[in-house]
Amino acid sequence: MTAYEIAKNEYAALGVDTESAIEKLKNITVSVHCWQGDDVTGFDSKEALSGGIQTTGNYPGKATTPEQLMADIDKAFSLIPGKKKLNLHASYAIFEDGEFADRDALKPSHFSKWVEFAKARNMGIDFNPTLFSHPMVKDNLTLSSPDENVRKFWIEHCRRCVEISEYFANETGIPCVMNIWIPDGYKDIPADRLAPRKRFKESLDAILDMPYDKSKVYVTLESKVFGIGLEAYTVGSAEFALSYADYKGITPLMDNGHYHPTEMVSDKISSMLLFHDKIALHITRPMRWDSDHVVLFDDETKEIAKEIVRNDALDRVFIATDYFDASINRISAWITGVRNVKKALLFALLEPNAKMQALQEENAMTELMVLQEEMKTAPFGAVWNEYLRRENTSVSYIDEIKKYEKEVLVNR
Ligand code: RNT
Ligand code: ZN
Repeated sequence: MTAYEIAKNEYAALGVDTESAIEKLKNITVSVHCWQGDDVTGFDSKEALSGGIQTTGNYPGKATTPEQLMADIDKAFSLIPGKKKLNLHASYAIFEDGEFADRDALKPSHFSKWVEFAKARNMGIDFNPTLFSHPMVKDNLTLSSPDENVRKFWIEHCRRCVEISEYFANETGIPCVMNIWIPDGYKDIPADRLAPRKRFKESLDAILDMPYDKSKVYVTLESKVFGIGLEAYTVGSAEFALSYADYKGITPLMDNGHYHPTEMVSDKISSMLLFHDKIALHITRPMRWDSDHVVLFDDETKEIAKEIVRNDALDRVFIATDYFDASINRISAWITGVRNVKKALLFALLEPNAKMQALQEENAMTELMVLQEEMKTAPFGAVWNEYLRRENTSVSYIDEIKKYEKEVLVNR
């Protein structure tokens, strides 16, 4: 018997069908952020990364051109099993022949190379307006700025992005999730917390009142608790984003780095699912702050996956990754993090959920604890390896990474 067959029998004895878990995992799409490849730099601006987010590290071989980034994405994706979507930021527009368009003048044609890339790989594309690393971010404010010209610029940028998102959906045949996140906030105690939020609301209204096909473009709104240099006040707080999403009928997005350290996104998912058709996630790993470390196969990642699976919500949650580590091989960072999201989903699919729920309903909490602990050492690794084998992806990838680093990255 192979290790997988033994594991299959062990899981069967616990009432879990490994075959159906593997089948379900095959159909789960994870939207992979392009910005791990170049430390959130993009191609359209010479500005340093701003907006209260930060990459640290200087590992050699960062992609600096569209060709390099695409090659690196290909390398990473070849070592990530299962379905993927490409998550782009507007700052990754590709200009040809000396052409340039500012963010308020972006057009679908500036993304045609990405469409070609995605189509050739049978992938959909998700999108993000880029409201940072740009001179029109004035005093750390964009859509909530008191300066009308600043607001107008960013409103137009977001409207362009809705149009580009619709273009992605039309071209790929796969709906596009367009996530709005603004960095706006204050470093120190503001005197007026209301006015910026009111302006943000009005700006969002001005963006979303444009006509677009809601079956093709899912607009999401991402909240945040604080940013670097924006510690005292964030305009797009959790309450703002959730209330706005409800008011306008768009989709709320939770990034698990955007809450107080003991607040868990895993605990929020069930409530959100009760009141929303769809929800969206940015899966990341905050360490002491919103540090965007590479996602590991850790407790909170597993707990988030369990909540999606247990609540039968695999088709209602847009799952995306969002982290950026410049201190290690960036391609390995991509693979490790996205694999861990998929690993956590498989781990969740291999739980005897019905049985556990029944134990809770009967208040058999002793039995529940024992079973939950038992599942932690069930032969998960053998099932994961079997899934990788069926997806033609190797278990180990460090040799491949090192080879690519030697042959490609260090020569840049
Ligand atoms: C920032 C948000 C946001 C960004 C990306 C680059 O804290 O998490 O999602 O990370 O848009
Ligand atoms: Zn995020």
